[in-house]
Amino acid sequence: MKNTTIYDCKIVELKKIHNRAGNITPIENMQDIPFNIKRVYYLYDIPSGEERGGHAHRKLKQLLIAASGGFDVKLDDGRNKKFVHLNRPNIGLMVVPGIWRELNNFSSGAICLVLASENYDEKDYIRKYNEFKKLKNI
Ligand code: T46
Repeated sequence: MKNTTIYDCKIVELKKIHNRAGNITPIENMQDIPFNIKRVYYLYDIPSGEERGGHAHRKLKQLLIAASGGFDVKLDDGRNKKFVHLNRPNIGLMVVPGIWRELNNFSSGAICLVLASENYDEKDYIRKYNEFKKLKNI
């Protein structure tokens, strides 16, 4: 996690299978994304103006998807920052370990679907920005 940068966080275009009845996007372990999915969770019913995130992870890799609506993601490696707007259900944002992330500007009804490489473990979180900078040697 020490040496990762925002440039390691990539947009992933997922398959979109379209027919007249609508679209379907399948995501398979190690085929559509480069890690095994151990956990899935989603953020929803987010009140207007609220922010989520505000932390980094030591080991966890995640793919963030706007399953409905849209929101902004700020990525920060301690030196560089990048802003990504997600609003398409077949577009994911890969977030690698060692990246501070903040999510905001959720549209009404937005759903942030997250595919995660690890089970939930509070010890994997870095929730203080000062500690994050220290771990990044900044
Ligand atoms: C991330 C962003 C995008 C659990 O018990 N299990 C879980 O799998 C998760 C994700 C959370 N929790 C508990 C821990 C806290 O008591 O749910 C509560 C809220 O979690 P947190 O403040 O971490 O929520 P967010 O939305 O700020 O962050 C979450 C993820 O934790 C994080 O990994 O990248 O969504």
